[in-house]
Amino acid sequence: LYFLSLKIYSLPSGKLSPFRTVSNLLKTKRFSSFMKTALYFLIFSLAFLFCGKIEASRKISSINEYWHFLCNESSDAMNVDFDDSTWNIVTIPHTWNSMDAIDEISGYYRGIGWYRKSVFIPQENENEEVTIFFKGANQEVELFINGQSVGRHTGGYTRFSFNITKFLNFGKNNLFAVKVDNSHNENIPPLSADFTFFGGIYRDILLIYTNKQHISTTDYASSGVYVTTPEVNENKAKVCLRSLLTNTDKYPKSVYVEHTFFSPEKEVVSVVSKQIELQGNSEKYEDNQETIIESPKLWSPGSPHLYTIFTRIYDSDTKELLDEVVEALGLRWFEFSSEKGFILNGKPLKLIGTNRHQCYEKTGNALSDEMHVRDVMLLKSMGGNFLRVSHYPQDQTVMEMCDKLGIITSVEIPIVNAITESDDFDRNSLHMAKEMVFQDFNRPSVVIWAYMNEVLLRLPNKEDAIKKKKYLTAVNRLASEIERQIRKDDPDRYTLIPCHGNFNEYDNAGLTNIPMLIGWNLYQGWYGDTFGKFENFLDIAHEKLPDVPFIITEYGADADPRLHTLEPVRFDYTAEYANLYHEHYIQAMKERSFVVGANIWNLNDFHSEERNNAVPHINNKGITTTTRELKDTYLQYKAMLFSEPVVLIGGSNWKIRGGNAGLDYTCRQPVKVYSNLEKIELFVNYKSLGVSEVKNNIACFEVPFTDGENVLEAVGFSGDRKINDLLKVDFRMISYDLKDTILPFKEINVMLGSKRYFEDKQSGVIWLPEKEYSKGSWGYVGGKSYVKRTRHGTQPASDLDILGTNNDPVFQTMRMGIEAFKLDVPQGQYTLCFNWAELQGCATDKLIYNLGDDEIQDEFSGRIFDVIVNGEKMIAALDIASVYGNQRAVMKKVVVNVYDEQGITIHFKSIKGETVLNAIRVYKNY
Ligand code: GCB
Ligand code: CA
Repeated sequence: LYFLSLKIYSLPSGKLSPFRTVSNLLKTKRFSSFMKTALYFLIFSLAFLFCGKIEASRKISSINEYWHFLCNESSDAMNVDFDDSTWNIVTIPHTWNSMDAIDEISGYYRGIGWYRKSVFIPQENENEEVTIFFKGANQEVELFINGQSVGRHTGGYTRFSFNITKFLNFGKNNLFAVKVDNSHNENIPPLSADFTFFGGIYRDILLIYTNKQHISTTDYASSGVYVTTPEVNENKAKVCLRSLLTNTDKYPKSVYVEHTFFSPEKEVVSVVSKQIELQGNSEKYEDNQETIIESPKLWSPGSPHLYTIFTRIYDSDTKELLDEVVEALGLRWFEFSSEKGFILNGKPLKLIGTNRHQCYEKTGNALSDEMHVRDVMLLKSMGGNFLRVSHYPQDQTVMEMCDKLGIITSVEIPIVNAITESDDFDRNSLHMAKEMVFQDFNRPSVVIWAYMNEVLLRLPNKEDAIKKKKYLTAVNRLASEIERQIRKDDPDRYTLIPCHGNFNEYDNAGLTNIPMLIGWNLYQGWYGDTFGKFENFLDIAHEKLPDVPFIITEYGADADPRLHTLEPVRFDYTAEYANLYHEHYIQAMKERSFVVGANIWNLNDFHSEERNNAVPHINNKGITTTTRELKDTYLQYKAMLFSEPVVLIGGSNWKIRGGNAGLDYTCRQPVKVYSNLEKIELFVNYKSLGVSEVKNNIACFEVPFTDGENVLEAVGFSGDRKINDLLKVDFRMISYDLKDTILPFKEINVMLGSKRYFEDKQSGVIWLPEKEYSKGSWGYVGGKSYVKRTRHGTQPASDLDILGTNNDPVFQTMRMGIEAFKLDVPQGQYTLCFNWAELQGCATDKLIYNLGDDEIQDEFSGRIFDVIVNGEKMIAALDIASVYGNQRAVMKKVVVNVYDEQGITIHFKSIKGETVLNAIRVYKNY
């Protein structure tokens, strides 16, 4: 009712619309708010009574459903009479790579896909204009309607639109056919990147019906209204509006362009309007108007007040509402300085948040609006105030949420790793920058436009000095062109280039002088070096470029949500190592005021098909998982950033633990509690473990876990308000003495050569690190752990994709030269499950993102061995690699009856090369 009545009452009548008269009246101080409310109510009720039908001036609706889809090229699929009855039916958002990007076959389909749909266009819209809007399709699109080509678009991450009126048959079905191509194209960024280029129409498709006179729908698929706020302070805000108007009629028309400003409380605070003579066939007539908003309610992360602007055009003669566009407006001013950092509305604000990739488990990039919303909410409820929308512009929903929730953003075009030295590449890049800037032009959340992520990571001509120089010159020239264009199109925002941690390379190439801000993507203590090298880099970079404000645009460490350890080391993919990494980085950044902002890499674990890792095809640097479960790192940041009291027990997604019992039948393991309170008391199974001080948002405890369910409760006080968190842990205890009758042996799962714990969430079992055999207990005899050697040192596990299993980490470590594995179990029947995968001698591709941390192969000429269980040869002459190939999970079960004091002794006898065992599971049948 409210909005309907607004439409009526803002109809212009002569020079003053009744609405403007009222709104002017309302602005006078004499009106109490009660009176205002009463008056509004009266007007709106009257409006509703007197007015019968209200014509919507612009109709927007999605056409996402029921597309016929073919994952292949077809030379005549654009034709109306083409038979697509055998094609699949899909719903947009859609990608054709959700499964082949995570399967065991390397690569994913990069080619052409066709979408076809019959769309009925009503006769009653005959005199209207119809625009089709694609919010995103990767990466080249050609649209056909009724067999005719409508247009093409290049680039997988920005929106695009076509006026399709002249291709339509009104009152009939119209055949829409969309050809989408995600093939590699050297002229379209990104050329390569550490994320999967999911193909398909993965964001909404909309149809927009307008009158012939309308606000332009085809200016870089923007809203057609551009808002700037050249002056904002506590007293007033000057707002300028540039609207583009279209008249597709051949006759001129006199129209009114009116902008009505609503306060965050939905009161009208300003109305400006102008009469315009719109020529016939004018495509983008530019109208400029401005207004002043007194005592503006400022937009900030703490209070993201949003005004709304209704831009309407009316027929001057008939007073008919011709078109209407609604935009949000946030009033704020900001500044970056290398000394003071980021200043918002006059106050310094340290920017801390994340990057975000737009994918989800088994869904690829084809996310629903609600899934996008959830992600931004996750960042907000962590206390984050900063999002690097990387490495490409994202769905409108994401940006809308940033405006609404108060998240400062940096948006970038997807030039990643490298450029192609071609005019087409330049042109496509510049066009993407235009689309990015104009599509998110009005968003208060956006303060930075960025481009060229780590563009010097993949120098094509490293060895050839002349070619290298030519390449670097081309990069510099393109960067300068993009910079110039963005600054011209949007002089009010900052620009940024995110660089990798090779200061000199970027500095020598002149790239550090081009943008207004520099971003550094830093991984010291992950891809190489130690944590301390992080602050070294920061200090040197600051010393060399004291006047350039900089942001840590990326930092992070991989953590497979299933892996844990009590002895964290680099590249073990455990939560515990990632926790240490972030603890260190947080302190170093806090201590340096010249670090203006930081974006964790990444909000979520994301797809990167070329990667191996503990979880193949996934980059695990997220602080949440691919299904958005919270990792410890998320809790850590929440404790640091969130404004309300926080008490969160670490390891919240480590639900099944295990370990060896001490003499008191407990197993002590560390647990961290993340909090912003001073002290935390931890209760374990309802008994207090004592109080611990919170240092740097962490309280540490050694928890004596007992067998079975353990209930942990952490308690803190904020004043006299009790804040707590509960965690239930299922602990699988192994007695030291396997013949124990108090804690009888049931099963054990051991990863050889490993210091990691692996929680197999699919089957609910916990795998333990190895230990050496001692009498009465269990463990290995002889041999040594496999280590992966790289240029930057060693890694504790392989990261090969182990074929035939989802439990890759179980197979990614091994004990080489093992003589025996023994368990002094009591008599009974047991099943032994041997797990092998050959990790040595595997040819691997060098992965650019490893920054040189790729495996250096040891000499290896194969292995053959027997497996003898309690004197019986159970597996003869096992030759894993020749029979099953490398890096494939080989699982063999053996049943053994154990008599008297015999226990289980498994001997490994070499026939050739070193014996080996990756993992073993032993359980008691009877
Ligand atoms: C980077 C890249 C990003 C990668 C990340 C990583 O520097 O900008 O795309 O995903 O490192 O995890 O290696
Ligand atoms: Ca694949």
